[in-house]
Order: sequence, then C-alpha cells, then structure tokens
Amino acid sequence: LFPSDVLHISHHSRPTIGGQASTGNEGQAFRLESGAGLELVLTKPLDRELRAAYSLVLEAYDGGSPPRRSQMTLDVSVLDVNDNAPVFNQSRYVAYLPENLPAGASVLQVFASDADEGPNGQVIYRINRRQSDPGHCFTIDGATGVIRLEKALDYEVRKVHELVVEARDNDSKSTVQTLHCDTDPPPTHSP
Ligand SMILES: [Ca+2]
Ligand SMILES: [Ca+2]
Ligand SMILES: [Ca+2]
Repeated sequence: LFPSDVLHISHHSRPTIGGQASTGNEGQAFRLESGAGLELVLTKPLDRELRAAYSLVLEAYDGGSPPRRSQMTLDVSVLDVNDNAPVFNQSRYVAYLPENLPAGASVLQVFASDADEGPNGQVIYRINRRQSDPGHCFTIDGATGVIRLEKALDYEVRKVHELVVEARDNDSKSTVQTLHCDTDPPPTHSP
C-alpha cells in the first residue's frame, strides 16, 4: 500500500452506515470513511522504517436498533521506497601509517548503514578520485569498505593524505566522508 492508495471495502447484506479500524491502527495511520461503502484512507504517509506491517481489525455497522456489526482483519504490508541515504558510523576517520607500510596493507575499514530494505539498502563504497587521491595511493573494497595501501608512502614527499570516501546505495543516494591518513605518529599527550 502506498501513501496515496485508497482501499474500497464493500459490504453487501444491508446498508452500512459506519465503520472503524478498531484495533491495530497504531499511530492512527488509517481512517475508515463511510460513503456508498467504506473507504480505508491513510491519514499520513507511512514509513516502512518505522513500521513495516499493520494488522487492522475493521468493523462495519448498520443503522438498525440495535446496530449489527461485522468484523474483518486486514493485513497491510508497507512496501519499501529508497528514502534513506547511507550513513557513516563515524563523522571522520583518521589513520596514522608508518611510511614503511607495504603496498597491499590494510589501512582501516569504513562502515555506513542504510535503513532501507534489499537493494535500496545495499551500500557500495568508493574513493572519490576527483576530490582526492589522484595518484592512486589507496584502494577501497566496494563491498566491505576496507581501504588498503596501493603504493608505499614516502614521508619526505607527502606527510598527510586526505581521502574522500563515498557510500551510495543502488539508487545513487550517497553520503561522503573524509579519511585523514597521516604518516606522522599520533600526537602524544603528556600527563
Ligand atoms: Ca522511510
Ligand atoms: Ca537507501
Ligand atoms: Ca525506505
């Protein structure tokens, strides 16, 4: 069911004058409107990441005295749309590398998660070469986010490397993160 959908419910035996979603209507997301029959309408957009399924008990009643009632259960599955971009688990990554680190050595692993389902939530990593590392000193595994050294570094040539790493899902929603690689030792704090 998508946010603009309306479900028509027909009720045959006698004229229906009203109905309600008696249970399962978490957050009052649905409303039954009576007209010629009963129409189930959404009161607000659904969010699959908050709630992926509803089990609504719908009740219809007639105008008799006393009114007669009938119930049915309607299971609603909320389909995923790609409304989330991947989010990195750190706002910045920093690595300190000795310049004698051999080519092929693992530098660190970046990680981004995507709240969507299936292909909409599948994260692919890459180094943005237009913004960083034009000399291909580093490589990244697109599936795992593991960054490796592609060439040995030379401290005397360059002390600091900034990598712009991008995580995107299959629908090209992307998030960018920088990785700071320093060949200087980490700053030590005297007590
Ligand atoms: Ca959502
Ligand atoms: Ca996504
Ligand atoms: Ca979604």
